[in-house]
Amino acid sequence: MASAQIANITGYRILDSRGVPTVRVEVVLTSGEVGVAAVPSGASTGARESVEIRDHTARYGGRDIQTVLNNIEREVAPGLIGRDVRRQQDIDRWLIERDGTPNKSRWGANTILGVSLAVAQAAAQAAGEPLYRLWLAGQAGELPTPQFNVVNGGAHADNKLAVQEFLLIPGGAPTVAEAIRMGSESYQALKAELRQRGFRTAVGDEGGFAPGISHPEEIFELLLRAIERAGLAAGRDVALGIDVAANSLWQAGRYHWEDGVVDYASLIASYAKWVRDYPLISIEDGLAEDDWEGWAALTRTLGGSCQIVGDDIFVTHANLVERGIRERSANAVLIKLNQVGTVTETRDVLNLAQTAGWNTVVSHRSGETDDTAMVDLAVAHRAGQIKAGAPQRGERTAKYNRLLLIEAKDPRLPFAGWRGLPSRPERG
Ligand code: 2PG
Ligand code: MG
Repeated sequence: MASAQIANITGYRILDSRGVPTVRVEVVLTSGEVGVAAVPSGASTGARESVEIRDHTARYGGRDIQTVLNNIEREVAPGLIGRDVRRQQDIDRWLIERDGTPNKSRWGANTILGVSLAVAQAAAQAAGEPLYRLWLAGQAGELPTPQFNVVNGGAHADNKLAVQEFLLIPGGAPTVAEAIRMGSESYQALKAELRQRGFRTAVGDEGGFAPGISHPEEIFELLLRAIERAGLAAGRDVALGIDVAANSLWQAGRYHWEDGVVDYASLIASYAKWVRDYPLISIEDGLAEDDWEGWAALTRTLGGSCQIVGDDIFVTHANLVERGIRERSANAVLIKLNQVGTVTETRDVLNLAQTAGWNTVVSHRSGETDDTAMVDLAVAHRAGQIKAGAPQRGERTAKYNRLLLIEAKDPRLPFAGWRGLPSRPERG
């Protein structure tokens, strides 16, 4: 095997999919091989996420990342040169300890994740293997079922839709390639349907359409129509999911919902109705991150028939997921590498959730790059599901294209399909 020793680490400024600076990190080995990673950025962030460092100068509207580049050049690189990239856990522990804060606020989770992930990529290069196979370490992987975000509202679009994401889940496909085809064809059918009804087909940050519609029921009906128009069966081939991102509805302990101010019971009642009326099998962030009591009620009410996914409430942190398992707050967790900040911590949270019998959904951020390591993570950990936006826009299709390639080159990998998901009767 080639030498796996770090010769140098450099950070570079690049732009993310919203045109905001982010960091690309290159870890160069003494053998000449290079591991590359780029860091995404969220808009609807959880309060307990690890901290993303920005410059707060006049450049790029206060969102430049010169501090991140300086941190890498002056502090991280000198400390890690000479280390063996195959020792990911030791390197991640060093990063966490040297940062020294509970929320990675000294170096920034963007600094730390860029380095951690580029180290992983360098280790894969040194081993001459794709990243997922390095992480598999001989175990069996699985291709995840995609959740395609096809309608955007909330913080990701300029319409009046309170729900941030409407998702198509093609679990009825036999392979990932067929799932991607179903997602793409339904998306194109939705575009034709919107156009025909006189709605605009402009898209939000993740490539989903952002029509001027404010009632979720209208969107559900449109999605069913689009699935049908694509020649597919809603429920049997493609089910529905939502990410409410309910933090954005939460104010002083209550929710702003449909022209009123309500408590969690009203939201749960709306969701229960949707689960009855539509093939809705997954609800992410149906309630706010501080509403632990509401989350337990939501899971008691709908957890038997629906996947209840925690994103902002858990922010990929082991202590919060542990509390959620104890209090039965959810039955699934969204996994975002940059919410916690290192590869090792992210993999630990995946293992923790899966050991408790929870579902796991590896996710992109609304501000993305062409980095595809999240796909390898999902395959290696048999996450079961992945959420990477609409089947369009380069930074989103990069993830789906990575899935297509992994399947084509490694056809023995099974596809998750409906595994772990509640089954829905066909509508009709
Ligand atoms: C979410 C994500 C990704 P953001 O809420 O799940 O879709 O959005 O990256 O803005 O937090
Ligand atoms: Mg979310």
